[in-house]
Amino acid sequence: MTEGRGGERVSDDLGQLVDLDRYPIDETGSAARESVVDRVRAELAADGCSVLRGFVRPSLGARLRAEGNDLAPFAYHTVERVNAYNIPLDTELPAGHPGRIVMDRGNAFVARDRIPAGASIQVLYTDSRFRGFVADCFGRPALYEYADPLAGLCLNVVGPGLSHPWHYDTNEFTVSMLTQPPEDGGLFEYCPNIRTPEAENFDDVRAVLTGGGDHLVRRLALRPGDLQLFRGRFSLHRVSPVAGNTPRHTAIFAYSEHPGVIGSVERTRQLFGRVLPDHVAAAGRSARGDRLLD
Ligand SMILES: O=C(O)CCC(=O)C(=O)O
Ligand SMILES: [Fe+2]
Repeated sequence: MTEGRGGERVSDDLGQLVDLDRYPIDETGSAARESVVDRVRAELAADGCSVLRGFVRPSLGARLRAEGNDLAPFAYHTVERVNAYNIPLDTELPAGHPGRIVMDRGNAFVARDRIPAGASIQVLYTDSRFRGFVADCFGRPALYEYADPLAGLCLNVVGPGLSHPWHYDTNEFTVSMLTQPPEDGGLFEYCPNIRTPEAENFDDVRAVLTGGGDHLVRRLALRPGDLQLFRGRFSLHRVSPVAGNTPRHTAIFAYSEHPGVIGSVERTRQLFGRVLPDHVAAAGRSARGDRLLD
């Protein structure tokens, strides 16, 4: 948003999408922006998740939905047998280890290279003001788009009867936005900070995976255009089974603290059903700061 010659506020692409009156993410250093950032930080510290309701103007809900429906045919569909740690199912694990519990992953991702530059979610993902706001919310000096040509921005499609089962994200900074709600079910469920970089807390994870950990689970009913900031590397989470006939669509915006992040060949093939030369070239070069599984 910039000042026009007559002093009126002139919208650019970001201003047309985002409710800048409520969330003035473009006004770096302003008290109004600071107060949004402070709120998100407090919520992330308390339970690893913050939701900015109506971040994209509610009047654009139909556009978000239509763009998602145009993209959905490009999703890679497969029902895959997985565990919560996304490690191979034949990994040797001791009896009782929650990684031995196998689930069906039925969600399908549309990869970034299928999402046009003009789509609302691509406009947001690539906007430096949006990225800077996200970095501030996560208390990081800067965040970067993934170098991964497929995984940086995705549309997550969960069809009727399917779910995106319990898992952790590879990334510490997950930002997402519902673009189409299901008729029923399809709730985002999460276990705030159930693990830390130092401790996996397998007992509680096993309780959640076997249905006995309901006291550890929070549930979110999201509306199109709500922005969700989430620390998915430490909070086990899932999308519960979708009911009714309408698939659930979410945009997933993935950023990293370091430039150049590219997914592993195995993970990329699992998620997208294909691998690009960039993934092969990067194999073996990735490094991470903790020793958590996945
Ligand atoms: O679609 C969602 O709301 C969550 C998706 C998710 O957890 C993921 O893509 O890792
Ligand atoms: Fe996730």
